[in-house]
Amino acid sequence: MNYLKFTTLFLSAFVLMSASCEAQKVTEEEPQVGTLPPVETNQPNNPDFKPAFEGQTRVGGVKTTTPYEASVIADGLNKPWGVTVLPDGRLAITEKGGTLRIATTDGTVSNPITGFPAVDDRSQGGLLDVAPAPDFGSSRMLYFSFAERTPQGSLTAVGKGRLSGDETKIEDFRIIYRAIPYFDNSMHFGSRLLFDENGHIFVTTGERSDLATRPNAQKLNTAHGKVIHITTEGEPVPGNPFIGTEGVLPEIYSYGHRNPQGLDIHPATGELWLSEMGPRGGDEVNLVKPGKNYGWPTITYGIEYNGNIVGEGITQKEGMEQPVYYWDPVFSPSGMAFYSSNAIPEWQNNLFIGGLNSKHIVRLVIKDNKVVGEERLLANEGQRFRDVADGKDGALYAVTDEGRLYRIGAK
Ligand SMILES: [Ca+2]
Ligand SMILES: [Ca+2]
Repeated sequence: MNYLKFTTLFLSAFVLMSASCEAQKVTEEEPQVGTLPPVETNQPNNPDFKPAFEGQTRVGGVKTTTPYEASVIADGLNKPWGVTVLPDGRLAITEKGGTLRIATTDGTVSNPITGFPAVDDRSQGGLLDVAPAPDFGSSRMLYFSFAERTPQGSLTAVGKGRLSGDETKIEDFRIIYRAIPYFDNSMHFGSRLLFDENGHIFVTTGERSDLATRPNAQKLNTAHGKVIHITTEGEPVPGNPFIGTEGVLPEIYSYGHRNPQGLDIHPATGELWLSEMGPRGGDEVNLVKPGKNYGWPTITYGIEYNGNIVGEGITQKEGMEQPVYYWDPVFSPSGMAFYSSNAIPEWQNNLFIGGLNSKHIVRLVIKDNKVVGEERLLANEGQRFRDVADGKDGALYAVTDEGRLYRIGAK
């Protein structure tokens, strides 16, 4: 299979020139964190909303000074949704319609790998995320989240199957978890899937968008709008915060989420971070702690698409967590990854989030769990960045709705 290959160069000269022009007042060789103007210059949707603390939105801009390069290493993927690094360094890529691809880091892509049940790939549904079992090298087990469609409606489901020896199919696929209840639409499924250090699974679910299901994000007897924490058999993880609480689903880890499509573990602290889409305004990055309530739809920094306030129009409430960072207007955060390498030293432990409608990747510099700098990367590509992965070779990999696979690494 031939894939168009071309390279987009981000010339270090340009990067350095614009950094030095904007940061001339700073005399150090490197710009300080967040000394440039905030990257967002448009009016917020609701100017009355004020951040709960300094640095919760519109922090100072940063500009990468290390020369780096973004290359399209493969094209023609069919609506890729999730990209995840396998233990051998290759990339597993889901395609929304219900197929998987495996790509090498030089851009050789397998034929579509099949073996999944029919997925609900209408609108925001489909085969969503993929994660290899920690023992993938011997077990060849892969875990997936996807939108399952049934006569009762759709839901976010988690399933697992074995990658065949010849890597042409997924064998013995079976569903291990369903985020109940079913609902008859095709919106807000989440859904990222991630293994924790103990070999258990975190999976994010959306609140299914409809006004009828939106309150479910606050209800602990449904799995809508949650971070779910399950074993590889789909059982609640022992130690989950609500185990033994009457009327509460024991697989719930956190709640009050809207449509979280980004999830990763901070490489230095081991803490769980999440990105979620707000309505009109109010995209969020959250530091997820067990049992906590992240507020949707009771508190939000966004407004309804029609311009009305959401609920009481409040942004803070006791007992509800504040986002570490929020955006208004939105950039539509999808998948995200922390960069763990020091190949680009200033990027180490930074968070990279794919933006959909914004068509760029957001880089956040984080210190002591606060955002201290923001940059927009690949803003001239015209791509909806669906997911980002931290490669084993010191590069980031990103997939776009338009079908591209990017490698972003040091020059
Ligand atoms: Ca991923
Ligand atoms: Ca929130």
